[in-house]
Amino acid sequence: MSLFINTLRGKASNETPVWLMRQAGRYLPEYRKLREKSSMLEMVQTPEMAAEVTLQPLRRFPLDAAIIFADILTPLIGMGIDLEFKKGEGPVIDNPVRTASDVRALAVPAPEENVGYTLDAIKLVVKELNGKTPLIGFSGAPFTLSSYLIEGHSPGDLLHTKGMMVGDPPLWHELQEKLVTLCVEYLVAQVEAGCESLQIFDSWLGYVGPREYDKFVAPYLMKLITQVKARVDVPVVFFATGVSALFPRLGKLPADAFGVDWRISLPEAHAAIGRSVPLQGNLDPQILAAPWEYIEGAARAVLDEGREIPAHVFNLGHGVLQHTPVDNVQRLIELVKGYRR
Ligand code: 1CP
Repeated sequence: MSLFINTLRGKASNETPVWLMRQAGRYLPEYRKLREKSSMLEMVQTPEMAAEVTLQPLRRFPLDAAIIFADILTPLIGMGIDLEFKKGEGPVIDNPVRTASDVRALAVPAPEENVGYTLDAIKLVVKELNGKTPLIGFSGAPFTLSSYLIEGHSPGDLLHTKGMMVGDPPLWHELQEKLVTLCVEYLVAQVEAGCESLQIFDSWLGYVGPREYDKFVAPYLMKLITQVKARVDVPVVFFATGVSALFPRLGKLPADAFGVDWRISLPEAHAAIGRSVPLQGNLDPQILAAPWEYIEGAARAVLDEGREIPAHVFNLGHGVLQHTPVDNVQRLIELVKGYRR
């Protein structure tokens, strides 16, 4: 069993495994080169290209895990929405989901027909990695996926989303049920294609207060993770940002580990979660674009805090930013690989 999987299983050794969210992407010149000729969607939907992009950071850095190149939004295309990644704007959905008939019209296709390209990319990557490095599969969480579906773009505010959530709970329920099914099947299919670990991204959950979390979010997260864990035996990591105050509630989810952003220290997050669980994180990605002298101290502080919790996977507190110097990423990973707990 690899260092990464063992650590997520709570079997910490004196080494801290490391991978970075968005480790593939625009900060890498070899990614930008491919991206000159193809759109983000073309890259995700062509298995050879998605596999190549997944492997790019692993050729440069001694990472302990790969993450399949896809997006949390690509599985939504098969539900019947028009998704585009627009330059400078990010994802745009031309037909947002606002009414009962919009929700009812959403299909829940099987992963093989919906995202066969990602499953094929996973098989190519797993073959290439040849048992040396585990591959992470992922999905968005129902709340965050809803926020894109309902707002139709990057959810700056969540007025339409919360409008449906609290204004029409039966319709919200219907949408959440469809998304839970879509996500469970997608996550299970990724494991069947060869992924050894799963991560669930709930990037916008930090905008939800405890009352609405309990009523409109928690039941579906519980169902999603419970169903996935009943069907596949791989560690499931739950990641959200801005949720320091929700950790006591999130700790009740049956996730095997939690991703932590930079707004809280690892020991504080662990105490708030309230049970013995591995944590992943949590260097501020904006700090990784700062002078190395500062990064080094900050990264060592994260590693030292990682010794105070039962098991620690080093990561950033969110994805690598586009203007991050590649050299900083290189030195960071070397620093983590040389560290002993
Ligand atoms: O070249 C480009 O223009 C593409 C930029 C890009 C990339 C590299 C997007 C558009 N998606 C991705 C890949 C991606 N997205 C991965 C691949 C694996 C890796 O980490 O290397 C993953 C796991 C995601 C997940 C994702 N997509 C999330 C969850 C994590 C997070 O960042 O919070 C979210 C919210 C998205 C939506 C999305 N896709 C792309 C952008 C720019 C965004 C965010 C837009 C926004 O702020 O709303």
